[in-house]
Amino acid sequence: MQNLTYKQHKQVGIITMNYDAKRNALSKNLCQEIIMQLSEIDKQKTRVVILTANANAKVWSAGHDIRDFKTNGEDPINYTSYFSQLLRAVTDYPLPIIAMINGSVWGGACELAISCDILIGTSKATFAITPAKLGFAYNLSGLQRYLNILSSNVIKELFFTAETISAERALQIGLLNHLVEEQELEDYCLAMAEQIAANALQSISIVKKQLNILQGVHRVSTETIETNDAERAEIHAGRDFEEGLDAFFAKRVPIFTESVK
Ligand code: YXS
Repeated sequence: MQNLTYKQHKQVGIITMNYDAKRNALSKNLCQEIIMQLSEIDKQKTRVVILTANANAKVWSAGHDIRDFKTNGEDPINYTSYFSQLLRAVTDYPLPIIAMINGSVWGGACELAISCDILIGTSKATFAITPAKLGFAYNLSGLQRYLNILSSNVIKELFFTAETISAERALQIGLLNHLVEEQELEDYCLAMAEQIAANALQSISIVKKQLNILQGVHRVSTETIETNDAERAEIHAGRDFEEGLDAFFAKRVPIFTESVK
């Protein structure tokens, strides 16, 4: 694997994102490597998985690889996208996954983190949900994931302001399960992983599976999804998204001009 490392600690498998040059941006390669690594884990020997970044990485993940975005209306996070495949691989994985967050989390990486089962971070675990900074239209499945763990008014604040929130605030709103000192993080996560590993795995796995069923219970009709996706495609072909991408690559502040109908 080029973009991640893997090690086994007793019955815990530790996946460490290792694409620091691009701040663990969720590129096609990194997403596919995480999916592959999950599939390769020997479930006879491994009972819990931890997903983290290198200890010295300032950024846990910078979110979706912005270089893959196009302004032709194409939806980079549609159902079959490598990004959505990664989120489903994590969400549907039969073993518990702990997100060990030792750096800042941006954009789609926030959704990767909440696709894990338990989130444990240090004071570096800040979160910024940034589609509004890019002129990007997020999708129903992503918002459903957020609704499963956060209140609607908090989700709106995070999406509308696109502001970075502190780890303390993330703990307060329930985005983090635990906030620990940097030097304690790995031991804390391993201790919880081993505590879980000592319990009946089938009992745990069926709870994860049932919560996925219940959380997906607010099914929306195909027609609603298609109407919504058509509206999103319009936004992705619009001026604001183009300006958002241009500004990102030019490292300048975007100037958005599109209004709502
Ligand atoms: O210039 P080089 O080639 O060295 O590359 C730079 C950055 O371009 C690259 N990089 C990224 N490449 C693709 N996609 C990204 N998301 C991304 N983020 C960073 O990594 C190299 C080092 O970046 P640099 O110099 O900015 O590092 P830094 O340490 O000064 O700053 C770290 C960050 C994370 C604060 C900064 O890179 C940043 O603000 N990145 C963008 C974070 C972001 O807005 N992510 C949202 C992506 S869009 C998405 O996830 C969703 C679809 S949505 O927005 O809807 O939630």
